[in-house]
Amino acid sequence: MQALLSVYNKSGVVDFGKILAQAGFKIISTGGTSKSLVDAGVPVVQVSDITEYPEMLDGRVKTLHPRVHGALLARTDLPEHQADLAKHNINPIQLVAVNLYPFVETISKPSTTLADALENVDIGGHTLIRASSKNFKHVIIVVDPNDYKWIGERIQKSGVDSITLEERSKLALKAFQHGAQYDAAVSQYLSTVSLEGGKTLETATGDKTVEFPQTFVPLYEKKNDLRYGENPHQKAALYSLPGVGGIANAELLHGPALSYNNILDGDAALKAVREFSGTACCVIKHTNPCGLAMHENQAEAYVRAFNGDPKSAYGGILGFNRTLTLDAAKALKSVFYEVIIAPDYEKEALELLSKKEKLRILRIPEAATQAAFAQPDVRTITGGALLQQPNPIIIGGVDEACKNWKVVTKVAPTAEQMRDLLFAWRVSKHVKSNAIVVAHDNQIVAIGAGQPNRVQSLHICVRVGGDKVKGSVLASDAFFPFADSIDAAHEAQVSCIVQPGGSIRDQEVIDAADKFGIPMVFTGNRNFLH
Ligand code: 93A
Repeated sequence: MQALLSVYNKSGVVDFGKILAQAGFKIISTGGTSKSLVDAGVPVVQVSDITEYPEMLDGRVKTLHPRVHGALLARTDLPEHQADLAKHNINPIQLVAVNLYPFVETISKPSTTLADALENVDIGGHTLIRASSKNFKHVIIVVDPNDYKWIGERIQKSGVDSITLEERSKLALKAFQHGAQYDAAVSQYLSTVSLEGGKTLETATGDKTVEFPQTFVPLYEKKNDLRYGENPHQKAALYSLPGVGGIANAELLHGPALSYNNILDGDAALKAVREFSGTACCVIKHTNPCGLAMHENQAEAYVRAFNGDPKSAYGGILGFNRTLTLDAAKALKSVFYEVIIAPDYEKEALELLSKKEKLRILRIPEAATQAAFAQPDVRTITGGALLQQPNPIIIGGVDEACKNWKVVTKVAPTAEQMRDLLFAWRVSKHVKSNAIVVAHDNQIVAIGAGQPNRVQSLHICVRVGGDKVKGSVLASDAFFPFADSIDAAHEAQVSCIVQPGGSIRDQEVIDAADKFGIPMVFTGNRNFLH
């Protein structure tokens, strides 16, 4: 009996090798793996002794040889195969343990060059996996070190033949998945690098030359099962892209396990506060910000976000874009929130909030999350998926961010109004369309979200915001198709308006704004969010 062990991740391999050796296996192994085994006193035969060929090309060719692959692909039930083995002096191999070079870990490091990445594309290990998996009736293939224990125990107790066909096929499936995931990582990586410099293209920069891969194989690794999905009768699980940060890789510092909806809302919170370079806080309900404010004092930012819609804030998800201070923690303590996300927490703030048993406290470090935001947006649809570049964050203050905006009315907004318009416009990117945002002094006054027509969203703002709408600014995520929204804005005494423009009735809309003396600007671009 022969076993071939060639693993990059050496954890558990020595104990497994010992058991196999005791059970009478001759162990064949490659350079690093054999060193670990030999150091622990496990008798090993080098692959090069079997192949009678040295490892070559810096290890690029180790196990790629007919003596190895003949031993893996031969069927024990076919006399012709057995005759071939005998003719070429090959002994069959009954068990293979392989795991591949760390490609994902390598490309996750920002300093990785194309050459480093290619060096970590495993060929021989992959081939071992494919050959053994194809022949799973005759070869046990182990790619997951977590499987060493039960397989070792079974072999010790009842011999190698006691591993059933069903178990072998499950191991083969796992092995093919390991390989498929690996190839997906390689192909996705290659689709985002320029071959000259090996420099990664930023998909988040708005660069229109970005090419989407010919096939898109999601690379997500399962993190954990969730209690249930969007509703209690739906099963669900969380998957993440390893090493890119984001909500999927957030660190739960305190509180019960996250629910499916917590994660979805936490994601909306993370995206919303990231839009602002100043100290910001948002309150998310059902993926929409019902409150969002920017203020140099974080506790004040919280209070202003809360005041955006105190009734809806209850049970919401709180997002911060700065380390959470003790003052802010004190300010929010008395309200029930499900989740709080922040890049970090002051020690005392964390201690204070950890007294709230049901509050989930998540840390999402800013730096770790950059890579997540460079990923394309992926949405599944029945029978497929949609990929797009993420809507890039709007950079800079009024001078920079609004340089392409056009005042279309006779009256222009004041400098203060422009600042508020920019704030409202930024918020509107994070509100489900049709989105209307009414804001004042870097603070949401009211939002109208997700309505099938724009004027309806506006009516909601007026109803929710009440008197506070008077004198506030208004942003619309897409153009007004009719002048009716301007009539409604005038009635509610909105002070000025920002919208993309681009409707065939723009002139009617501009005329209405001029009639009421409401300053209006066109941004020239749209911010749908569905
Ligand atoms: O460079 S390779 O693609 N060429 C090979 O022939 C080969 N055979 C096994 N890499 C190869 N392996 C890989 O080496 C295995 O997948 C495993 O990850 C690693 C184990 O090497 P070592 O035992 O020297 O640490």
